[in-house]
Amino acid sequence: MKTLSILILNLFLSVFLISCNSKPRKEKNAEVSIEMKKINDTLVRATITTILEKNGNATEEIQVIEGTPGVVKAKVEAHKSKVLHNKPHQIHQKTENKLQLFLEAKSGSNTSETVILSEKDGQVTLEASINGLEEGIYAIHIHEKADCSSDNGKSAGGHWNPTFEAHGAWGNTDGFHRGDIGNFIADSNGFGMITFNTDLWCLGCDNKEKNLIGKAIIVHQGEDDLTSQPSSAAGARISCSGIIK
Ligand SMILES: [Cu+2]
Ligand SMILES: [Zn+2]
Repeated sequence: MKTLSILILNLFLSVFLISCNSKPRKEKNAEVSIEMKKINDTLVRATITTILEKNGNATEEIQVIEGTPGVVKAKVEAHKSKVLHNKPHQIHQKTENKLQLFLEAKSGSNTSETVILSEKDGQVTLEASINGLEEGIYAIHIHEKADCSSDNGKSAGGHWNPTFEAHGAWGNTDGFHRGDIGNFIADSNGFGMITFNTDLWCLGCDNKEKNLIGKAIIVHQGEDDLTSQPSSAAGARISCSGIIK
């Protein structure tokens, strides 16, 4: 029992202290400490404390990230590499068949969203964690172009529909877009998440009806009614990321 508690403590209450002070430009020191806590069986919360020392003045910043362990870990790693190595913000990181995307807030929203796409044994899994929402139901889709340049996200085009079917619920026998992921729920803390898995997608294969690369992920302000044509009447686009390797 004691060993188990220590193990759990190690897993979920670990505090990592990393300091970085041997950079060529020495005017800036940073220290990042991370506290991980388990919220329930699927979610963890990371509290990141960043102390930045610049020209003798120290500032402290605390950031809380919630999500699935994979998403939280990815965000923590991105934060550490940004703060400790002062690298430019990375929009996506590539490993062999895994893609990590940080969505851009659009249409004046304050959302922050991480999506991990991974491919294994012919299945692609999408794992999204979204913070900064109001409690409610939100649509999430794959749109046709990896172009999030416009403020309203409309540059990403319509729903990705390589099979020329009608908009609908995923798996609908009357047809559905290959980008019709559907809806997710945001709780009273403004946090939402969705995990989605399919063999109708791939990451970078030659099949145009399956390849997600070059498309975009969009979250909408409203709910997908799963019937309105051509694209669900889900309202403004509140976050966007191109799916680029
Ligand atoms: Cu959409
Ligand atoms: Zn659609």
